[in-house]
Amino acid sequence: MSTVCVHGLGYIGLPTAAMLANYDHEVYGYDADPKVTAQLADGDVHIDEPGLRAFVTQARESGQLEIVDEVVPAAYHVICVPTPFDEEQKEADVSYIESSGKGIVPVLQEGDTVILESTVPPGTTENTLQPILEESGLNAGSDFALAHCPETVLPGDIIAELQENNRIIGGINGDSTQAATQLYKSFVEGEIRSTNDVTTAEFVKLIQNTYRDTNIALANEIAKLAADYDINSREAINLANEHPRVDILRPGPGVGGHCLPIDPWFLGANSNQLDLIKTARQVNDGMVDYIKQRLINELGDLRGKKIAILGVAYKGDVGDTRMSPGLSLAQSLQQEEETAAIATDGGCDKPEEVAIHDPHVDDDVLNLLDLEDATGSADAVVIATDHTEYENLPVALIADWMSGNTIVDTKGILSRESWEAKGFSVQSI
Ligand code: SAJ
Repeated sequence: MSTVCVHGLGYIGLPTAAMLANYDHEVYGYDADPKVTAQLADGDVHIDEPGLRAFVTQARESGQLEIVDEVVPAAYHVICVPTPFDEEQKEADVSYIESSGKGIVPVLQEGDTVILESTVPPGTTENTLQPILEESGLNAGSDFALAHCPETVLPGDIIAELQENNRIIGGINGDSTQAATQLYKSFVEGEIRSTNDVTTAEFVKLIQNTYRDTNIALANEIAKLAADYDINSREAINLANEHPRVDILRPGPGVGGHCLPIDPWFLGANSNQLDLIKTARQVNDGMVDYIKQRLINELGDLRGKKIAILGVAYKGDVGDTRMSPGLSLAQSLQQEEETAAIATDGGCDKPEEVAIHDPHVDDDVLNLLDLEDATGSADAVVIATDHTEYENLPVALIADWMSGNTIVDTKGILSRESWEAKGFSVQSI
């Protein structure tokens, strides 16, 4: 068993630290944000993820996971910090990786291994992290090992996936790959595949998420085509997927979260070859406008109307609203005033009220309402997230509460017959 210092205690770092501790490593969890370490040191868990609270508590109570206020010496340093995305420039901000590297320099010793898990533009480990770590006077590859092992877990199922998923490890040389593999072998039940080219490992992670984003863009375009031909896109996709070599994903209100809408852009950091990938991004981002148009087709002018949006988490059964399509739709509807200011006819598509509901999101800034208040007097309801709760909504009550009868199901989770039986006009994506 080894000593491990995990840098960054967010969605990936915290469960990873707890996992390593539950596998008997001596783990030190460090986060640059003192609020995070204080909360964790108090026994509180700041991330909404099924099973995480109990998992972290188990690690803390066993004495194998200690939350620390400063970086400590350790045989392994695992960096799990965010790489924020500049939406204007379409660029990754790698400053948290730079500061993690600088934090490791004073404690780095011969024989240690540094592993970067954060998703990064190709070349970041070698061109950004390595020179910083070498300010210690030690050489990467000979004095200490350096590798990239991209995280691959799906929010909502992180603990199981940390253990079960296959992992890719790319070291800057064979020794680095081996040293990193030793650590992951202690808890990963999936296959560990390796490459001695660290940039390949970075690239592979990005193309996995890009594959998914591009596939969803195809599904979204199919959904728009299907609507024009008056056919059910999901039935068509399910039938198409019966072919052994076809696997089209599901359409929806767009793609959210901190991975799929961002990682494809990282591929463009040092290349201008993003054609299909860029178009796919535009198709997915364009779904918000498409849904707005579907609302306008149903309700006519949105002026004076109330629209309720159910689900502002970026996907079902999680509480994370990062880059959420539901939230973008709400914001876009609320911002129509700006369009009105430049409209020659003075027209305005801004609804009177945009109400939002989400049983998984805990947010003081968003004005989240309960189901009755959100749907009460609404002219239309948009299901924007496939939370389990939304599969069994109280149809009769909602019919009473609403003043209109339009329901837009962007996730294909409603039973069309039951809603139509109560007089609803169901618009499916
Ligand atoms: N979505 C669709 N249609 C689908 C599937 C998803 O519209 O058929 C939407 C979701 O509603 C959501 C978005 O795509 O808005 C992203 O959801 P997701 O479940 O596809 O992925 P993430 O962002 O939660 O996690 C992804 C995963 N990557 C892959 O599956 C290749 C996960 O394994 C990665 O660890 C994670 O990105 C990451 O951190 O990179």
